[in-house]
Amino acid sequence: MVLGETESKSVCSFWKGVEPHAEQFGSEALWRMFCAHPQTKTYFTKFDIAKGSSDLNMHGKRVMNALTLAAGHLDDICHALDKQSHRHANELMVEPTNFTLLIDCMHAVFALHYGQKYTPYLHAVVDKFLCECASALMSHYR
Ligand code: HNI
Repeated sequence: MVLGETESKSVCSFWKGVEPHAEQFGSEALWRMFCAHPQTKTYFTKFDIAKGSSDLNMHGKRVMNALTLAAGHLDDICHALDKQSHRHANELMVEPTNFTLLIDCMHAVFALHYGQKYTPYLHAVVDKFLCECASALMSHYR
């Protein structure tokens, strides 16, 4: 695990604040990803990708809930995301570089909502956490 003890505590307490906004933050991150990286829209042809649509809200919540599960299992993120990794690799066939694009958009959403409170330290530890999740999601690609 790349997160030290203090960093893990920081991620857990930050994520507790994120959890109640899972739907909104997830939806906003997806919308931003589609705008900033239009190639990602190709995976979601059946979705209404308008800002705040019910598709984006529902899917945003699912993505964030999976990350909440991972935040609760920092010592075994691979296990926590195993089912999703299998799905993304074998059914959805999402090109793994896209994970980083979504992570970047999540940082932008957190910075917009938390402003100065989203310090460079928090940005760094949350990035470590999200990158761990991305590599767990990639584990079934091998
Ligand atoms: Ni992702 C479905 C979690 C990144 C494309 N994705 C899911 C589901 C979860 C999820 C949870 C619901 C699956 C289920 O029903 O069991 N996705 C995550 C997480 C990340 C992520 C935690 C990264 C942090 N997914 C991405 C990216 C793309 C992506 C970057 C493409 C650009 N995901 C999909 C698609 C689906 C999906 C496509 C199926 C959507 C649907 O309902 O049709």
